[in-house]
Amino acid sequence: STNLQNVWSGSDKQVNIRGNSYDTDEWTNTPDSILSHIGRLLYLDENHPLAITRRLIEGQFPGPVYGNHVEKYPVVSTAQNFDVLGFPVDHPGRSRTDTYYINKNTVLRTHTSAHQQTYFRRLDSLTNGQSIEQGYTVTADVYRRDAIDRSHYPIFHQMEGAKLWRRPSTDPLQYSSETAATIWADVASLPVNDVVVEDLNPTIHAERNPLQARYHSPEEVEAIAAHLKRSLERMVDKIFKEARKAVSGASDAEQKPLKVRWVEAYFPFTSPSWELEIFWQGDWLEVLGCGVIKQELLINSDVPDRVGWAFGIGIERMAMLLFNIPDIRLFWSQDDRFLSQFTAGEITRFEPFSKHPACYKDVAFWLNSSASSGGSAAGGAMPFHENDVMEIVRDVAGDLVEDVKLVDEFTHPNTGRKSLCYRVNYRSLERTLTNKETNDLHNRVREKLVERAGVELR
Ligand code: FA5
Ligand code: MG
Repeated sequence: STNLQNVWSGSDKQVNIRGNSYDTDEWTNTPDSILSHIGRLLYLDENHPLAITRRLIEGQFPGPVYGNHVEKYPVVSTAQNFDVLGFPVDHPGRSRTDTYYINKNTVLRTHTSAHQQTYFRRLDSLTNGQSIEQGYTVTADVYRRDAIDRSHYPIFHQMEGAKLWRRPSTDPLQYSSETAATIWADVASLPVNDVVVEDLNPTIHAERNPLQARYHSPEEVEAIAAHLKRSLERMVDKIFKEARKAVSGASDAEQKPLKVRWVEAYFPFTSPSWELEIFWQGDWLEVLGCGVIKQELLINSDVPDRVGWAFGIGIERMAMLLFNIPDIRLFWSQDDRFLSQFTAGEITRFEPFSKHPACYKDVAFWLNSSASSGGSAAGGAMPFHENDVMEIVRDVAGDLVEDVKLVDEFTHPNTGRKSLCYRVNYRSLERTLTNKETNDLHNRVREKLVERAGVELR
């Protein structure tokens, strides 16, 4: 269903998003196929698996300690999405190949962390007022130019969570043992869980995962990390126990315990940082990133006297595991055979409706020397990027594509020109595509590759 409220037709000078008008410029790269998804608010539709999953996670971060919020409007400034969070100017996440720009200073948020500062500020006014919130969750749709396959979609959903403790003073180290003792008391009050956790690295590692030595003591960071890890382990443990009960009807005691592991990570706005992976059907799957909030960010957000942790979890990743949903495109399905399988508050096993045939088509092309190297950051000739192929395929075929893979790559020995071959798998989730349909789609993909990516077909 096209959302006619959100339009940009490439040559227009304005983008309209839910009644707001933005000037376009040489940075604008958000196609109508993305704009048309804005406003679906799947995570608010209580019988949708994304909403059910949101509720389950929120249930593990309840009031009055945590406020549970949503952010419906996805347009933020580059300052909110990147600068405030300490992303360096040359961070790859900022490039137009990875991020949907509305214009030079405006993007579709790439993560819920874009709202951290707003919520840190809000938290302060609440804690000084009548509320006793010390943390929050915030759920929203997020947007990234990315690969096409069964676990990646250009729009997905995240929930951000944070918990802060007030320090007796803003003096970085003087009161740290007092703060640490308070936090350890909170750790001790967390109910125990029986997750099998692999956590091989030390909490702090001088090079790989450093302490913010100017602001935090090791004992404080150990306490914050313990609270963060126990809270998140408990959250996945609780939710997966529910899921297992739903599947087999067996009691907790009869179930194999959940296996999770912590791996070191890097984010510009936390240190130390980790990712949580869950062992599921023979593989480790990353579900969230987290860490100790950078103190500069808290200082810049007018809460210099707090320390704490934050996390960001992928809701589709959790929902795919919980409901056994095999393809991320299904979340956007309006087919009743999908939607009718879910009910608010229940975890059920998704029964796939018949799988329709795949149709593989290859496209091979030469990169032009101008398309394969050089080019300015914005405007002018852009260097070739794989995400441009993905975008063109998505634009032409939308949800009729299951995945796109690079299957061949070589450089001509005499001319030095590079050739690439991509294999597009056309497959509808809802019906069998006709030959004519897939041929037409593929021809349009070929044309647009020439027009927009400046390649030469082979
Ligand atoms: C972030 O986005 C950080 N903002 C998370 C964070 C928050 C760290 C607060 C520290 C403090 P990352 O890019 O790894 O991190 O994404 C977080 C999660 O979103 C991933 O673990 C994954 O579950 C999910 N995710 C990421 N990319 C995709 C995608 N293309 N499709 C579906 N889910 C995705
Ligand atoms: Mg990650």
